[in-house]
Amino acid sequence: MTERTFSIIKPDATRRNLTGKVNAVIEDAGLRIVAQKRIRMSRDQAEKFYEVHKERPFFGELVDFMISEPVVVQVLEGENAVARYREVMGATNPAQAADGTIRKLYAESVGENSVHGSDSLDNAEIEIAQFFTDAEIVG
Ligand code: DAT
Ligand code: MG
Repeated sequence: MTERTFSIIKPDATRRNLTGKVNAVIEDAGLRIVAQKRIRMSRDQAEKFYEVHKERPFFGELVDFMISEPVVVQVLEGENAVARYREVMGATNPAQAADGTIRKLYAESVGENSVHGSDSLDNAEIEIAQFFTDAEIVG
């Protein structure tokens, strides 16, 4: 089934000028970038986005990191896009990520792991709506 998922190229990757390299992995995997913009996330946006993790010990650090530098938010479209992008990203901890995945190639640590991808179709819809209007998504 054709799906849309939400992606963020995180500050550790934008800082190192890796946006194009990450996008190449995404596109080579058959996912189409149907919306994309570079933004600076506000603290409110980051706290809301990661609300599910707010009781975790790393929450403060995670929010500080996400607002530390610009990020690139994206909508990706393709066959089984949610699961496919999770595969392409690799494991949360780059030390455990498979060869060829974005996190294996580029991530620096579990906290600064280069990309976000939605973990379910329902969350993809919620996350996309937090950053994009329908008119900004061009399939
Ligand atoms: P994912 O980003 O693979 O969906 P997640 O939803 O469990 O992983 O966590 C969200 C982000 O929180 C993750 O990308 C980086 C940060 N994080 C997760 N576990 C962490 C940990 N043990 N220490 C520091 N940061 C962590
Ligand atoms: Mg997650």
